[in-house]
Amino acid sequence: MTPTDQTVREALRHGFFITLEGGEGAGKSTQARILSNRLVGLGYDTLTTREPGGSPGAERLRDVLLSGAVAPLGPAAEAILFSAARIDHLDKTIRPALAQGCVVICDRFADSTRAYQGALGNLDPRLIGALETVTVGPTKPDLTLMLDLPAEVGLDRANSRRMSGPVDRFEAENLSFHRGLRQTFLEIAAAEPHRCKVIDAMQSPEDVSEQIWRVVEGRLTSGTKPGRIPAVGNVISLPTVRRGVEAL
Ligand code: T5A
Repeated sequence: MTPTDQTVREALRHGFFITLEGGEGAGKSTQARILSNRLVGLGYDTLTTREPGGSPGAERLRDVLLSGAVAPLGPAAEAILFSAARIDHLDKTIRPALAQGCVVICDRFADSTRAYQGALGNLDPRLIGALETVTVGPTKPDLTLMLDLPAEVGLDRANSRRMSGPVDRFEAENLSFHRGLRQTFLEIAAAEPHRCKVIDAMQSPEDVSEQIWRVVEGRLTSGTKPGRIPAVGNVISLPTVRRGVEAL
């Protein structure tokens, strides 16, 4: 499979939007990097980005959110701020890259708001649904890779990577919160089986990346990608998007 194949070219006319989701330390950043390198090696225009963040404005909101400064205002305030960051990220980074036919790989996206603020914050699903409608609109992921592993294992991995550094706002939540996250991500995947694919994240990074590649390759070559309706007001030139460039 290469971008010169007719089916793949057609599928990438509106870009291809991949999100990685899962609990803390599931290996999302590691796999985003491996996948990006693989696609770039095959000649795909690829943009790797993350949430919260991914654009200068959203990165500023990331610092505020992960510092815990918004936590006392409650999960609704956090959900609204994550959504504000997402609007900027979509407008400045994701939609322009998709419009150029890029494969966009995003480390976390709207499913994280559904899980962390919605399900675990006990927010009214109508609020989360409404926020998602106005922020994401038609720019839904074509494929979501749910990296699944027991919460304890993910937290151990996150702890060893951080070493003695401080835990952030969400890592500091208790184990039952993190177990609830895992359950919620699995429920989201079960409810949207066409978009979501559960990946066994307990395996070695190499084996996880092979699972992911089988799925991505299958989707890119199937030519069954639903056409995306371009969002109004997002015709932004993006001179910085080129092969393999990171958003940050
Ligand atoms: N959040 C985010 C919300 O509450 N609502 C939202 O809407 C959004 C978008 C972001 C936080 O914001 C919250 C969720 C998060 O708490 P973050 O710093 O971006 O915080 O962190 P996370 O997204 O949680 O990601 P992590 O940094 O915790 O972990 P990753 O990216 O899943 O894991 P990774 O790749 O960094 O790996 C962690 C360690 O494990 C090793 C790696 O080398 C690394 O040391 N590792 C493995 N070890 C063994 N086997 C494997 N297969 C491994 N894969 C990686």
